[in-house]
Amino acid sequence: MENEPKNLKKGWELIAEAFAQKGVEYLFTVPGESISPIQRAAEASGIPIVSARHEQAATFMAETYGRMTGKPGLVAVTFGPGFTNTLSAIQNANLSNSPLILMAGAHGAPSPDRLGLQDMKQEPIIESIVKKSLVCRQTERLPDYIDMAFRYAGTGRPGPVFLELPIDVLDGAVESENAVRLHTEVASRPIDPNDVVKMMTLIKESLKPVIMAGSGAYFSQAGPELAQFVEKAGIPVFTGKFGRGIVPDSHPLCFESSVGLRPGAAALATIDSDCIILLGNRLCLYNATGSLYRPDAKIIQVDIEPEEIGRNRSVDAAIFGDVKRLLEACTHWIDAKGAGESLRERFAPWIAQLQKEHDNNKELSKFHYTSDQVPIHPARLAKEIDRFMDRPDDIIVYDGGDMPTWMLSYRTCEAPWNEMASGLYGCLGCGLPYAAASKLIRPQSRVMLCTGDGSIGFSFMELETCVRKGLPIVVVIGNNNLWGMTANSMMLKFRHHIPNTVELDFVPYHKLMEAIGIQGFFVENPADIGPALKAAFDTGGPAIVNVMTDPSIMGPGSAGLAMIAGNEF
Ligand SMILES: Cc1ncc(C[n+]2csc(CCOP(=O)(O)OP(=O)(O)O)c2C)c(N)n1
Repeated sequence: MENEPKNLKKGWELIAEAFAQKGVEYLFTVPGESISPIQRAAEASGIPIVSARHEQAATFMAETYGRMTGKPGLVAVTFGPGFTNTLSAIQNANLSNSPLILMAGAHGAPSPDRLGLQDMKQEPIIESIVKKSLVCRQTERLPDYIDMAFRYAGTGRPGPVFLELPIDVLDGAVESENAVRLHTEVASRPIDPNDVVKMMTLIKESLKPVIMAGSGAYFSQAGPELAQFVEKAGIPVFTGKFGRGIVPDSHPLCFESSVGLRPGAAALATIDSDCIILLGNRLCLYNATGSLYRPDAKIIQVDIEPEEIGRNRSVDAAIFGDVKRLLEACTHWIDAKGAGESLRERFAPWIAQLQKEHDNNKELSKFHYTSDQVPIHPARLAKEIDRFMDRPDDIIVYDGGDMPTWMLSYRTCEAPWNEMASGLYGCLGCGLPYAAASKLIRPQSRVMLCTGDGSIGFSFMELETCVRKGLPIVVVIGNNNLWGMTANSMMLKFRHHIPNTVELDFVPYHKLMEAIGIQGFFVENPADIGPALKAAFDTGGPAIVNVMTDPSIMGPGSAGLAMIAGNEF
């Protein structure tokens, strides 16, 4: 017949085309009737589907992909309970600026508000915790909305995007030529030369400048330019959040993590620097919102999102732009002015002061990390793990309360992703999915999860995902039979643990997964930690190392939170 459509495309075919165009590498998901066309699209375009045991875990996996690659991770969940199960992980990505796209099914136009299965209005619930919330209401616009979701998630300051795809839209079919196919890549913004002069003038006038490089520096891939700049100018650098490791800790001008309450060089820099240079690094909990900086310290803040500049403290140089390009321009400025030598001389006493503080602190903490006590001192466990995970591409994921903060204190980072943690949202349960996805994305790396015994319970079944997908991660549980950080906060507030809240029974975690082939190791003596870690990796499969740690020792995280937030924790 004359008017018969020639080239009908189903919703899933349009999605498959869009996925291919965007170079989607994985689809993280949990099965659900409303989203099978999205899974069909992945199947058709040869994209591996990673099906987790809980939608929160699938979302954390997509977040890991976003963090590690800088490209949005994709997660598809069914409507209703599948959708609500993602919310903690979505807010986690939101506070961490991790690029990801959550695609959820929804009832088609004829069925809402009829008491159908799992009916709910999803958008109002998620709107406040995503960078952008989108609903596609026409099959022909599926590629258009996917393009939009990628643009919102991946450009500027990255973040999570919600894309609702109703069943009738997914199941629809349209003439191919009517499909709205868009694909745009946005280039980064050039640096204003006036900003370079402003920044270099403040630096030149200072005596004790420090660079605090954060996730923005990581996402702009500024590591080499940052190392070159600090070498030229002789400025000390600290790294934080996703920026950890972009300049290696072993670099003579790098003084490890920028967390302001960390004893040693970080604490000295925080309270004594007269010029703080924040490169893609927000003023937040980790630097006590800037409240510990000297009142007269000059603040230079560089960010790809102008609204972020000036949060919590007024700044002296607000620079809107890409960190990598700015650093290139600043290095060029130093060369052009021949200013390198005089800057390095000017800042040399400051570097020496930081180095002394750094060395003193290492010496002081020896007392803890060399301890032979039983139950094991958590600092000893952290140090043994750091020693063992010594390859530049080793990844350690943290989960829990105090256990991660012990690791943060002792972990040395020589490259990005030598450590990964939840971030500002502090969402327990992220660990196993982060570790599983890290192994998937970086199969050549050794991947370890280091977790508290409370937190391991949230996502324990993801070990089955690891077995099914062939992801040989090693899980180290710092087992103190306690929700440690919360127990500490109770002790600080009430001088006792409220019964039936923070105590956990002894659980032989190392034996729990034997039935699905996961070997376990039990460690009570510090000398056995190293050999157990080796044996666990040598199994060639996922393995668990259950390490008994001392419940009476308060971690640096509990102490730090109490100092910053007082009674709020
Ligand atoms: C999903 C979630 N629930 C509760 C908390 C509150 N919380 C923060 S730390 C912590 C204790 C963690 O205990 P554990 O995993 O055993 O680690 P530890 O502090 O003992 O190292 C709790 C319950 C949270 N951050 N996230």
